[in-house]
Amino acid sequence: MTSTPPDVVRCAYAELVVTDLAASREFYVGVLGLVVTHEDDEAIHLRALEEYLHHSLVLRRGDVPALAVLGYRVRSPREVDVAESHFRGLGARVERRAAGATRGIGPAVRVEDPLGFPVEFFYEAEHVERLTQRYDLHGAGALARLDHFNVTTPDVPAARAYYEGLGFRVSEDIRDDEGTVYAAWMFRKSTVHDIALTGGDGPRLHHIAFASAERAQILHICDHLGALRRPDMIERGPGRHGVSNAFYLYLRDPDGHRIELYTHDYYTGDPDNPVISWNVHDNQRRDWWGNAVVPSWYAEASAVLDLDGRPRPVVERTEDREADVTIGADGFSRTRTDTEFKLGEQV
Ligand code: 4SX
Ligand code: CA
Ligand code: FE2
Repeated sequence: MTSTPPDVVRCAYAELVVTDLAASREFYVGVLGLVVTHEDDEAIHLRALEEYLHHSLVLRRGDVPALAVLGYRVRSPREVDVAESHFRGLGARVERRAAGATRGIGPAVRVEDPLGFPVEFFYEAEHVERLTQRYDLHGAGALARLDHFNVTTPDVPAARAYYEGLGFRVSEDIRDDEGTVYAAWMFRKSTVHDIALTGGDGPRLHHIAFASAERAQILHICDHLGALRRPDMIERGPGRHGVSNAFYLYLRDPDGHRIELYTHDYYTGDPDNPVISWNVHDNQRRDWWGNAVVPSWYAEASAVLDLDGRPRPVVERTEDREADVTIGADGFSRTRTDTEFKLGEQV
């Protein structure tokens, strides 16, 4: 039996467990320039410069680095109740959260979703100052807003079906000629994604991404990390994605949580937005310039917690792994053959 899913507006916030709040603050505030809405000895609530809800990222102090929750905003207070009955219908573990149970967030429903992730649905949230035109506060690496979550999950078609049941649509995916699906990008807001599904051992968090207005801000953050003698915090990029067309950079925070900086994807809001399927052997799918994806990007991801705060066991992916398909001895995926493309002439 199918029930009505809640009307999800967009991905809205993530809560990460970090082991050293001061070190994390240095990274998220000092380097990324996120704005502190509230902080105490237990947690730091952060937002990017265009955001007017209380936070888009919570860093909570704990012993083991992990994802504590992924938050989606729904369209009205009533939709929180719709989420509750939808997930009860799916047989998921469901908990009501009183207003303020998370600082700045109104009444909410938290679930352990069928993929094993802790997910929250809320509408009401405290409004704070939107700093869009407070250019006096913008650094050269200014970040505008949360863009998406990316989760690692063993069975991408199953995860896609679950998210389609929540009203998400696919914008792009990566597959092979035998029908194996390696990744999919899905959205509610009118961009390429709110959530990406990366095939791998899971449930794990692959990354969360913040959008900037321009590429220059992302490049500045590279320069900033160089000046701090911390280029080891840069994992992949800067580059241009094939999938999504976004300009990107992946960083690793002091606990190893992966943060993407992202700009220039495209509008997907029309009802007939075409789905783009990439072949896993297309060397431009993940980097438009053909640069190699580092093995750590495929292999490593953050643990996720259940609603009691315990790490979830990880289930192995049994299908082909993209890293094995595309990473050769030199770390590069297969390049084009001359029969596919000739310079100056697309066939
Ligand atoms: O690596 S991909 O080009 O497939 C890619 C990864 C595209 C968009 C993303 O947000 C991402 O994390
Ligand atoms: Ca295959
Ligand atoms: Fe991403």
